[in-house]
Amino acid sequence: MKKSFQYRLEALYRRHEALLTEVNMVADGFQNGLVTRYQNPILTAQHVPLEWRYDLNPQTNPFLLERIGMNAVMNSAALKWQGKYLLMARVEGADRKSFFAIAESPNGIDQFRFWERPVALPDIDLTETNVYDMRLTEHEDGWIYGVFCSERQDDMALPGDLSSAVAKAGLVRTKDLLNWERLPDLDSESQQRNVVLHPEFVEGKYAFYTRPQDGFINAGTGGGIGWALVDDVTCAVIKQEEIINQRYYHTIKELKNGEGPHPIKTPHGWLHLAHGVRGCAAGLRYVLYLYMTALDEPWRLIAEPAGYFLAPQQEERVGDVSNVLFSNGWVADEDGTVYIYYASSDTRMHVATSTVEKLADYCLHTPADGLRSFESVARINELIDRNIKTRQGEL
Ligand code: BGC
Ligand code: BMA
Repeated sequence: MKKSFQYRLEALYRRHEALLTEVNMVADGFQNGLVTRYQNPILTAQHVPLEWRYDLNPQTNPFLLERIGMNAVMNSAALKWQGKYLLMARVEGADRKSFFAIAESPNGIDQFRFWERPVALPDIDLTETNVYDMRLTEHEDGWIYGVFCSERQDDMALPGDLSSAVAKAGLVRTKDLLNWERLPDLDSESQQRNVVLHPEFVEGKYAFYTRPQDGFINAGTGGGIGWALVDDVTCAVIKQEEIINQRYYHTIKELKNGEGPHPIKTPHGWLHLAHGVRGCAAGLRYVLYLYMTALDEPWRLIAEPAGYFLAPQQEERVGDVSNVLFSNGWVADEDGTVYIYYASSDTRMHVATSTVEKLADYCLHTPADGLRSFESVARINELIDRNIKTRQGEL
């Protein structure tokens, strides 16, 4: 019994190590020039350290069973920190509870490895049931902030309704990614998910991207991605909220949208990554889109290409919540490379790469959404006309 335990344990470690050291290659097949996708997911439930899941003692776990199961690793914040690419992952256990854990890679593409322990956030409210989807912001005030969704059961729910919930924005900060100070949750009249801190002061204040919503699931009259200035981040109150990225009928964000990670500062403007949601017979479809706002007025929209720039493909389409891409992390590197970290179908993490210049060019030169089929055809014909002239040497 002892020998076979040891044998199986070694095999488990060997397989795990092989997964963690696997080289990630550019995906085969059609790429559109804007982003490069990669063959392997970069983090999955199987990447979670064995010490978090198995009791390694043959006396207390003679069958070498997994004691604490993991369901998924998804929606991760990202940060380049001391030369390493870090993901603040949302790990979801088999028990459906999510928590945060940092994984680190030397190159941003593969070899992601979790730190020794999951993040232990200060526990300030016993009604807080689930936490997920953190955004990390290295703010110019010298702190690294994490804004995440803090979820609890709706205390107004009717007896027997065990599903209605309330979403709030939780707030933490750190200087070393090890010790976390918990600040009071964002004080907002409406429920909030997908709240993101802007990295710079604006008019001397902290600026938040918000996503006001009428209910837990439905954005309702919450018109889209909001913008709010806050005087004191240690007791942040949303007083005035302006909608800076609207939803429209028959678009990819008809039902809901939400800011992804905080925007990247480029010479052309702030580059934003967001998710858009529409309903269909199969449920909600989540895709990713880009938009740009003015450098001096980060709340003022200056460009928004029509449609999505990343949507689920092949295995990405299938998972716990199928037909979903979600992103709350990207890294803009010193050489202009952008690592876009996205989760597929609430199940696993992927990376796609691009450059600041390509993403900005895409934003500034892709036709905007004309909101009608006729306009879409007009844009295609304009392009064909220009291409005919280019071919004939007239342009
Ligand atoms: C889930 C999230 C989801 C949200 C709205 C939460 O309970 O954990 O993944 O986005 O509900 O559907
Ligand atoms: C939510 C998000 C994510 C999730 C998505 C799809 O509204 O906040 O947590 O990826 O739905 O389930």
